[in-house]
Amino acid sequence: MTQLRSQENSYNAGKLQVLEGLDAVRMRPGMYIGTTGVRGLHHLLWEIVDNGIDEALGGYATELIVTLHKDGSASVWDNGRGVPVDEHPQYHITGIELIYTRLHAGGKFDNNNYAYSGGLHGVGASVVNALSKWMTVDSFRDWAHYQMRFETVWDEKEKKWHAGKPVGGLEKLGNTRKRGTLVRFMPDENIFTEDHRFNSETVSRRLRELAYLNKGLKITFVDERAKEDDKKQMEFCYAGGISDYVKYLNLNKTPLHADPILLEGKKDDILCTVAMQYTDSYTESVFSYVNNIPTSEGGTHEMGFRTALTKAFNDYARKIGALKEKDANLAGEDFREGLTAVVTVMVKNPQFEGQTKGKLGNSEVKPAVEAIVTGQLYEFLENLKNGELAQKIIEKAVKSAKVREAARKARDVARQRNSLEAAPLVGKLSACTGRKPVENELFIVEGDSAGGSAKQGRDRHFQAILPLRGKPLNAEKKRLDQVLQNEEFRSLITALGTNIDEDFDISALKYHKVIILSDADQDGAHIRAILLTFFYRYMKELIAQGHVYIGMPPLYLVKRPGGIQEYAYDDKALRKLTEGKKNYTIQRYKGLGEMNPEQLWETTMDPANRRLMRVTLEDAAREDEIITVLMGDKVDPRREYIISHAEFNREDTFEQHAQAQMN
Ligand code: 28F
Repeated sequence: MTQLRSQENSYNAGKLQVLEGLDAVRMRPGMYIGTTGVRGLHHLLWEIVDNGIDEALGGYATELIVTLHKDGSASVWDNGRGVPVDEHPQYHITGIELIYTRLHAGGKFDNNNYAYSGGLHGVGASVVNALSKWMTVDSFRDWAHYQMRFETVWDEKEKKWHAGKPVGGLEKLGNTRKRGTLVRFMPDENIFTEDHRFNSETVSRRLRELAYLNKGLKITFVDERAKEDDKKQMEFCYAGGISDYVKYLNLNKTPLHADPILLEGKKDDILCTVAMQYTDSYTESVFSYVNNIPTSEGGTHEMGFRTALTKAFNDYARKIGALKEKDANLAGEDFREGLTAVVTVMVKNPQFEGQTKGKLGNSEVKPAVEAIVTGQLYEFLENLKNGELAQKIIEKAVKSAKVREAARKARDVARQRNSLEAAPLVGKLSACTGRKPVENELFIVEGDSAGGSAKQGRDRHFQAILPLRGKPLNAEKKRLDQVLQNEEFRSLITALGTNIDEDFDISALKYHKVIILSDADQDGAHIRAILLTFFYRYMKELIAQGHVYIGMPPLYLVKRPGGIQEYAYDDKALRKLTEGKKNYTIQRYKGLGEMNPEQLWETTMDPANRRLMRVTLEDAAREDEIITVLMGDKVDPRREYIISHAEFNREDTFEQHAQAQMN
């Protein structure tokens, strides 16, 4: 991103679009940003960030600064061309007004005009304006500094809000040599009633990801709200792009080669970049993106990648005689054992499908990616200086195939045994009496003592308890056959009834709610991460169909005179409970074990009162990434990371709870 394109004409005359005002957005915000919870709140920020990224993708900007301000507003700055301030030839308003006050404003946001823009977030900056209390846009352009301010105002006569109205018109504040755009906005608390504070972790994580995905782009994150001693400023800039990303993912693993293999190409307007590095571990970690948007459910780009990998390596294995004529091809998964890869594509009209819209559907992408990756891999393998590594990869795949065969046999034996004598394996399970899977719930409870309380406190008609003794082993580090030998996982698999992996059968599921109950501490987070990774890898469908939940025990018990006791599930609720009151004591729950059976039932298990969070594939993929990065064989930094990064946003709870209860 070092080469900058020169300024171009502000407007290309294009076809006129029908433009709407912003009031529609406030009537149904969900239609534009999905939810009005924390996710929707962050959507606003991503929308503005995306515009800055687009400016960089176009070759006009090299730098972004994202700031979370003390007053609750957020701002984004880029050093691109600046938003046009002259009158648009067709709409007869300034570029600024067009972008920020008209829904689906054309030009830059018109798909035909702009090569690749992320469909999901592409709802337009005007939506951000509509859902903000106020917004300011500064354009540094043509040697001058322009500013425009928008406000959402209450109309007393008409008794309604007017969204994102320009106040004071376009102002020229002075001359400048700078170039770029600065947008600052204040999310409207009337819309984001649950929570209107940005999450530092969520923002920095995404910005880091964007910096990896956009090679050389410098993104600075500033959190002005952070306490003095906290780190306030972070800078993300990666000269190696996704190659650096793959190295980062493998930080705690042992790579088989120093530099990731980089494959890159363009075909039929589809741009594809892959970085991949083999490690001595046994699991596959493929992370994919379309137009900078993560696709946790995969899709046609991943399919193309896999097919190409299998084909190119099998051909090569035959060429060097590792596979003889009579031998069958090695399976795709054999070439993916121990592989960490990032696959990115840029596509013109991406179609997102699946439960969480995290799956690319465009059929034309598979052959394009397949052709690019096959071609590039052949080239890589033919290069003599890669011979040694190529040999190593083939050897690893051959070994993987052997182990896979052994595991299959072990599984067949296990399966036969299970069907004959299922009972002994689920010895720890306290089953429920009800026989309707749709109504039944399985609580996976951390620790024997909490397990005991849960057993006594539960409603045995529909609630089953599976206590976990100690930590289940880390599914990441082990081969499938080892995972299957672990008693904790085996009881879990048997209890659920679905089997795993290729044999997974959702119709055999015995509990339609699978609820993880762990302590709100480091160990609890660790156990939860391991369980989620296990589900993500071996029972993905279970998560995809929305059967997996996190149980949320209260964090506090507030006691007031007269024997009044109330529970608070997070700090915000605690504040509400104690605000303006005197004479109370607060008990902080550290673990589930501190609650007696009645309390556990009342607060955490009773469907009438409890808080559940439904786990999405995105959540699980994030846990998977955390496990991938931090639970390799090298141990040190991981525990702390889990507690600071894997913390689910408790504010999400209410939304998810409501959703869960509606089913
Ligand atoms: C803080 C986030 O939003 N950056 C932006 C530009 C540049 C142009 C532009 C944006 C709408 C109707 C075209 C400049 N010069 N960062 C940003 N940088 N929007 S948003 O144009 C949008 C107009 O027609 C730009 C020439 N063409 C486009």
